[in-house]
Amino acid sequence: MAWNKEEEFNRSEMRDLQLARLQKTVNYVYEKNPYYKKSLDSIGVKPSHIKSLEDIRILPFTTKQDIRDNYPFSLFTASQEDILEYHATSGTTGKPVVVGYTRNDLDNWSEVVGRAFTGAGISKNDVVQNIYGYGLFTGGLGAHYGAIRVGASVIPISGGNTQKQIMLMQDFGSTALTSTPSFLMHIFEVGDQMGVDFKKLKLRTGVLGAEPWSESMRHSIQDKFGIKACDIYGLSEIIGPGVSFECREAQDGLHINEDYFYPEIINPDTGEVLPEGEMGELVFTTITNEGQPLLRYRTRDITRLTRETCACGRTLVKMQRVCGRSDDMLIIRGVNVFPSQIETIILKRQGVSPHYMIVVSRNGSMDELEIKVEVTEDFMAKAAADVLKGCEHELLDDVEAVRSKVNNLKRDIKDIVGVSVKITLVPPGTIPRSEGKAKRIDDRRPK
Ligand code: DLL
Repeated sequence: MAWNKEEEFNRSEMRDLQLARLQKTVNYVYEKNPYYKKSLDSIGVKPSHIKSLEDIRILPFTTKQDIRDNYPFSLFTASQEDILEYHATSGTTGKPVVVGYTRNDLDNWSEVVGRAFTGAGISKNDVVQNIYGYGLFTGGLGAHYGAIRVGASVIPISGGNTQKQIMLMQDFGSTALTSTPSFLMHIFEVGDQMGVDFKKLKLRTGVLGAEPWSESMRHSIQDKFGIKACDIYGLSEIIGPGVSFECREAQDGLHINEDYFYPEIINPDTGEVLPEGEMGELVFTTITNEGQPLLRYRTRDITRLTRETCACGRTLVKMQRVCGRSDDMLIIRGVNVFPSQIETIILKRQGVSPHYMIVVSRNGSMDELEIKVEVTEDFMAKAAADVLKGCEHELLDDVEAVRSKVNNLKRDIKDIVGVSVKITLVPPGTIPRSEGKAKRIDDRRPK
């Protein structure tokens, strides 16, 4: 059962609602926000020009840089006394990107995350261990509001505290985990070393996101924890988590809450809108936000939209899992490379762990790619035992096993991604772990 009736609207009901909300939003920002008034006036666009949903294309794009240039509050459309909560993303350079929420925004946020949790099968019967970080990051509070909205019990443990996470999972009987997939894998490793069998706990659902992850990572997490793991997507600028979500029934693409966030896919180089089904950059127009509504915000996330009927009965358009960001995308000797493609290949291999780091460097004018991958504890243990035994031919077998692992990985990456890479196997636990989003790229090229 969907949380809201709008999730099952037919096409024309949805389009009518979207158009009414779009018109209201364009009017609102034009009247109330000097930045948008100036930007629309400069291209001769008036709110009354928006007569159909397709007319959205006459509106200008908004970028992260526009929000930064208006730091901290000039893009806010509501006045300070109506803002109840602030959030911000840390960004890699300069000032953070700030967002503000009115009471209605917070209510809508609870509602869209409530939809996501319902979609993943979470209800008032669940105990949600919320591992997303609380604070300026939207993950913690967003998931918290959603859990409360559906009436679940929430454990606001936040990120980090790996041992305590495991203790509470056991003692409080958590049934659902909300976390970044990479940190959940770390929790598994620590628990596994302590002899914890996660499958014996009451866990049944994971709502995981905030970073790209692959289908192989999903299988691995589901298998290790004995849960169903659903993807949740969002970005602070638009609302935080809850922009889109996967349902438990299909686990195949994320339903976009399109009655709140109107999606388009564009060619990132030309800005041209692409036909439905084509891969490109995701753009959102917020059509209910009051604090800081955004017109045609360029997310930089790469995906495509599909509109087939879903096993869950929801009619909301789906986006395929995000395969990378147009600005994180590595261009190696002319080939576009997404870390998630490499992750998928690594996870298919026995004997290596899902922890990896992509190191990009430049040799003369040539970009070079090295992938550091951890071997598993089991693999190391066997090699160590063979060393202790001093058994020469078994040691030679180990060396041969390493060589063939490296060669197979190299060959698969070359075949699937299209670039030659250097593979370095490193001991377990040597790639830095993150308590939030994993850092997978170490770009050492001169800027
Ligand atoms: O990561 C909001 C969030 C919190 C989403 C908790 C899901 C769960 P930001 O910190 O602003 O917001 O980062 C947004 O993270 O543009 C994507 O590049 C990436 N991202 C978020 N969710 C996913 C996902 C939160 N499920 C940026 N898959 C976005 C892939 C994701 N990438």
